[in-house]
Amino acid sequence: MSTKRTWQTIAPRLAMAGAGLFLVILISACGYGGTSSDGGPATVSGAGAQVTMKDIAFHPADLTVNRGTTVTWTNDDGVDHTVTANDKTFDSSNVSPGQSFSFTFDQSGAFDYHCSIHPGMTGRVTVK
Ligand SMILES: [Cu+2]
Repeated sequence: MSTKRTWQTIAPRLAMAGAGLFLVILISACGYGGTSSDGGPATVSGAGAQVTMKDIAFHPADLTVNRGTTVTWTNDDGVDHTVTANDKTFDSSNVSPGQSFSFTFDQSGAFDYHCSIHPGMTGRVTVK
């Protein structure tokens, strides 16, 4: 009798705890995914490629994408950088820490670029 009564009391509580935990996971997952950077353009997941600017370097410095891909460079460094194509196909001008710059590659080819502030900071995007 007493055992049965105990389970009748505990089971609903367990179910509620489980549902609550599931909700917390859902909410935190949504919050994490929905967090946008401060002021920069939104990043489209799946259809784009990401390059991070950190420690006065592009990561990855050598990137290959399919034609039509939007590449977003994000400044994760403490100083300004630029994303400047050697042939001036694109030029971000100054990108401050925390901000980003995007460019859509509609033509095939190899695009070498650099940071106009740090001459040794170079990268390449190869478009297939
Ligand atoms: Cu730079």
